[in-house]
Amino acid sequence: MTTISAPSPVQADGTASEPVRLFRTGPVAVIEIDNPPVNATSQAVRAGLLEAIREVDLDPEIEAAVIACAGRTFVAGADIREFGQPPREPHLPDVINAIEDCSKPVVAALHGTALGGGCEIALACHGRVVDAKASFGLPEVKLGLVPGAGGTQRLPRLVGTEVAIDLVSSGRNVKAAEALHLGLADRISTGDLRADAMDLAREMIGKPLRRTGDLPATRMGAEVAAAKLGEIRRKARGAEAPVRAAELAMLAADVPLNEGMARERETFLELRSSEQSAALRHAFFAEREVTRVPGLDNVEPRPVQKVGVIGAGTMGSGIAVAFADAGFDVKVVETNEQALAAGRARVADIYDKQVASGRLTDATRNERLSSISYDVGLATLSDRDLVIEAVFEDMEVKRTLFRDLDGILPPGTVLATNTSYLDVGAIADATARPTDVVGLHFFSPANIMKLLEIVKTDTTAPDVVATGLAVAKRLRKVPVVCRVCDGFVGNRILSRYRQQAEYLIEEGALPHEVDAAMEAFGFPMGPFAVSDLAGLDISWARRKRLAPTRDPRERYVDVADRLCEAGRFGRKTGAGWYRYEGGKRIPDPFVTELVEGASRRRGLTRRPISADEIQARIRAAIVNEASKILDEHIVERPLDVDVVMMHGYGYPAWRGGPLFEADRVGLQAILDKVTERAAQDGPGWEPAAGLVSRASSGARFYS
Ligand code: 3H9
Repeated sequence: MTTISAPSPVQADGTASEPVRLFRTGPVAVIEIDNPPVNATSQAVRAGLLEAIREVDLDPEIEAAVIACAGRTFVAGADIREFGQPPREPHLPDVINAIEDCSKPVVAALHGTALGGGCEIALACHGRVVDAKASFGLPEVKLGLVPGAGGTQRLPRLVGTEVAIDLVSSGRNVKAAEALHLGLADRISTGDLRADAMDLAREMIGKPLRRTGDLPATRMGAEVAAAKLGEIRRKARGAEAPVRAAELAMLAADVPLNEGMARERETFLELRSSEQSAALRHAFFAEREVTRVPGLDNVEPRPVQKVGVIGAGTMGSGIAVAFADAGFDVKVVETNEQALAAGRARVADIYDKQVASGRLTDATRNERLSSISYDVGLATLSDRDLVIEAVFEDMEVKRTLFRDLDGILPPGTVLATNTSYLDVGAIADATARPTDVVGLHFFSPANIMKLLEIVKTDTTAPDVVATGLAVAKRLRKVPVVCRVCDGFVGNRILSRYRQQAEYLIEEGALPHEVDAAMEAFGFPMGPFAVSDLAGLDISWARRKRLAPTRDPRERYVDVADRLCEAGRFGRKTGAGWYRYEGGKRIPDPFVTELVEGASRRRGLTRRPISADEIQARIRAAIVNEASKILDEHIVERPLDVDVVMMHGYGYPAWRGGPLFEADRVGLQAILDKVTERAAQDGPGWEPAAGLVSRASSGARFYS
């Protein structure tokens, strides 16, 4: 810790001297934390902060202090990178207790995101002033943890037990206005944050200090508490931390602060070494690592502000909204006025629903709507920097479209296709500039889903891939760069997942049993429920298209085709794999009959199939296909697959994605199980090529 009497925190060479500095600027001192990029509480920060607080306490010339941060944000939490190592003193709870116990007023000046340990520092201060754009949160559960420095014990004392349970179990962020309303913030700064915080500190000098730890927390009734925990457990879908965090917040009403903090610390340390936390930390870093694509380090993206979207169907309108939300100038084109009007209505409907649910104000909706213009024909796209097609999934339609665009768009325009399956290289070859062509595969609903597959062909220029990544960043999407193959990463794995699910029903399981098993695994929805939601007709059309080229020896389960022939296209027709009543899915004897018929035709004697077998076989199918994807260099890193599955398909993040998990379980162990069951149970368990090749090469996905 450095003590500075002049207001210059920076050394002559321009680097910050130490991560914590004490500025003596009159009776109110400023303790400044400066530990880029996000002021995480590394060991050096904790030590510096403790020393600074001790100095404030002891120095008779200092009467109050403000804790503020340099750079883009207040402390965004403990340093996650230190979690794999043994804890080093001073521990954050002790530092934070010293802040609360300080004999002089300490006020937090919060900007950016005060998260985790940062929020806990703020909770222990005697006052909190926040920048109007700041937000608070205890997101530890998203890392498989509970807050470990008093968060679960101080928050209920400050904002009430119910609100605290909501915040610690969801990990959600609270914006400045809500923080003020909840009593989490005392003031919102109207301009100079530090000056406003210093004003509050000055006003507090000589008055009794309000210590959060001394406030009482309200006790919840036993029944209400049990119901709440049940609800949190259900929503957590197998993640352990949310329930543990809620239990700790409930405890705050029953025990003194020090006892509550001791229990909290114990839980924090236990979870820190858990499999779930390791997986969620992997997920956190993988989500950031995917943006660092080997070979693109010094490649400048092309500038993009004007975006064209071709096709105003469900995907096209969702894509238009995603770009409008991120501040791009968007133009949507269609082939005729009628289709254009339908697209315009679809876009308006997305925004209207957001206004109705309170997520958007009228003014913001109007602003976003006004950033989207509409036209018939391709000619008006000539001023666009990036054009994305989202038209019918047909190779000839797309090739013709790209040939036409080639004649309209100036050189340098990035030409993107949103195809989910087709060969982007063959689409690029229809133009005279295949280097400008890339796949930007959005997931439905495009304005909500975070995953974006950036598909590069053998000819896509590096700066076009870099442009895709830069656009994804502005859209706040998680991009994964991959090469061309049928279905790219996500849909290719999904088709194996679905295929395995269909084998399982043919052998003896029922669709709702497979769904229940995969939901128990942690997926938000099982494969059949997802198909019903997406609509069965789209994949039916694709299967019919592919039928002439399908290998006749392939094991093909035709139940989905028969459902479609019966007009059951899923939720939108009130029936598919299930029957729907009042939005509820109900297993249907009609489907059971079809499934049993399929078993008979295949000559299989149906047998009961356990949830364990369902999960193991589907997991093996996913890992097998992912192994092939790596072997074929469709992506270079296992983490790319993990991110695709977590962000595009609901693979439980607390499992870290299929390949991270496969490594923890042991690839050989998965293969052994498959081989052993193949000997016992026969069909469905045949050892799979990707697994065999990966395991026999001794490969581990992660080291
Ligand atoms: C905790 O606090 C436990 C306590 O209760 C108890 C302790 C005893 N540590 O996301 P970005 C890195 S648990 C280390 O790209 P943004 C990140 O990896 C913690 N590194 O920027 C990236 O590095 P790189 C609770 C961290 O502006 C760089 O900073 N806190 C940490 O989009 C920029 O990050 C959280 O869970 C960290 N805590 O978003 C907050 N945080 O450039 C987690 C970030 O090498 N963090 N990095 O890839 C976030 O949510 C976002 O990073 C944040 C900034 C909103 C802060």
